[in-house]
Amino acid sequence: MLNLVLFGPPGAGKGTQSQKLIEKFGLIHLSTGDLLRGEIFEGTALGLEAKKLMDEGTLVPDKVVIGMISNKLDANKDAKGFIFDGFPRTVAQAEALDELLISKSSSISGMIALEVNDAELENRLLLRGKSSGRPDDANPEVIRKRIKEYNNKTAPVADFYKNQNKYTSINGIGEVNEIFTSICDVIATWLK
Ligand code: B4P
Repeated sequence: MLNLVLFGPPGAGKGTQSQKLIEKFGLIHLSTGDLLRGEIFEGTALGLEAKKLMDEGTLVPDKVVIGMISNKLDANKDAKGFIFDGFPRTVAQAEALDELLISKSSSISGMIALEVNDAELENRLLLRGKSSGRPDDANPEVIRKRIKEYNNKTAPVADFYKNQNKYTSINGIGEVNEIFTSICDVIATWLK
């Protein structure tokens, strides 16, 4: 089973690369950002709780996102593998994911981290904000808050996978297809 954690700060290109990876490898895409936006769209209690936090650039509580991922793993028992996009975002989420996968006799194949500097992230998100309608992309202050949350709470997740020898970082700046090729090269080493 191929289980990839696609990692990087907000706007690094995780969603963009995930779309290409699901086509090539036939994996199930689990984006906690997309799942949360789905809950908001449907107006669920969970969505209402998440919206306030997301709009201000704060992470949603671990318990909420871990529960969503657990449900999705259960609903896709026959999957060839998963791309985890935007999850895990805290060390507690990473530990929970390991436990969920162990209970299914599976494990993470590796993490690929997309490296992009803060100025480029801010530009990309502001640009997307012009057309996406996402409140968290429209405001430079909220974007900076998201990057700060990433540095404080999410960056340590990289160490979690480094300690397991499952971490690779690649340059996330450049043509989307070039970055995709770099990701595929890393995955090829796992499949050998
Ligand atoms: P997410 O939806 O995960 O949002 P993201 O980090 O902004 O997206 P991504 O990195 O995928 O960017 P993309 O490819 O789209 O999270 C939103 C919020 O949800 C969080 O702030 C948090 O509140 C909450 N949340 C989600 N998961 C959570 C969790 N596990 N725990 C707690 N809270 C959670 O790229 C961005 C832009 O760049 C696009 O416009 C794209 O076209 C462009 N782009 C991509 N690649 C490019 C390239 N190579 N060159 C130029 N532009 C590029």
